[in-house]
Amino acid sequence: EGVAPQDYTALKLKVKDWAPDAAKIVQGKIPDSANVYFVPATLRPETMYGQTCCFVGPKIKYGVFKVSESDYYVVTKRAAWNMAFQGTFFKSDQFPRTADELVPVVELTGSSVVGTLVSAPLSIHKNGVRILPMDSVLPTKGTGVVTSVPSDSPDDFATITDLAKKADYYGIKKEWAELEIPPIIDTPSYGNLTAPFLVKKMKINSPKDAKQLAEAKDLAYKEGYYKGTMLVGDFKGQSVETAKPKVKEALIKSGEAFEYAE
Ligand code: A2H
Repeated sequence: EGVAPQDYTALKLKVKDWAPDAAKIVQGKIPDSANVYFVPATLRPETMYGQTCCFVGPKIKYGVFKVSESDYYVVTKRAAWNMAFQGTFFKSDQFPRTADELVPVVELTGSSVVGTLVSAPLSIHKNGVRILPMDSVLPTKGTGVVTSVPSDSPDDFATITDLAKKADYYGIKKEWAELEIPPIIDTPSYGNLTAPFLVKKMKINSPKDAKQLAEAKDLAYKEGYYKGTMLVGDFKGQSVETAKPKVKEALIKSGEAFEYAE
């Protein structure tokens, strides 16, 4: 990290229904009419059709930051600080001068938002997806929020498999982790569900198999990017390499995403 800048797509997942714990915390702090968004940072905008949930780190502290009269973002303070200098919060002549000027309206721990229902742009799951816990989310990368695409991300597939297996332990409803996983990208080597294919083939049994998951992630990324073909959406039939910037541009144009770099 810190060598070359990463250009992420920051996606806006709008809160439809807060989890009970989170609802109590935000009550009176955010107007009922406000739009509140969880904002995951992704390097794979072309896969967003396949979102089935969105992850937070259960122990990570998030802030709810006011970005306009009507809109609020849920991200780590670190990410909000970066965004403040990329024109997301203020015009460039109004950059905050000290961290104190970028104060969240309320703070939330990841565990309190688990179960929140959000709408995920482009996802086939039009009724929304749930916020779920992922222990491997790093507080020091992206926004600390990670949208889950189990068809194409081995980490995401390993995590939802574990969540479904141990739903009671995690304090979630099993069905929240069992939404249909639609094929998004076809590849010559791994078929149209790259991540489940690799996780099974490599016998990865847990989201804690970090070394194997890193290898699977690398294989999935290269195969998908250089050899993948889109199976869904406006750019169906096109190569992933071609479709990726187009999906990103469309999401930004529709106001459902913005650029985020760090
Ligand atoms: B990617 P890089 Cl389909 N902690 O999005 C852990 N992981 C994080 C994170 C954090 N704080 N912030 C972002 N990420 C994930 C989609 C995806 C991603 C697919 C396939 C691979 C993939 C759906 N999840 O990432 O270290 C996000 O997951 C593998 C490269 O900055 C983000 O893109 O390169 C990616 O890691 C950024 O990782």
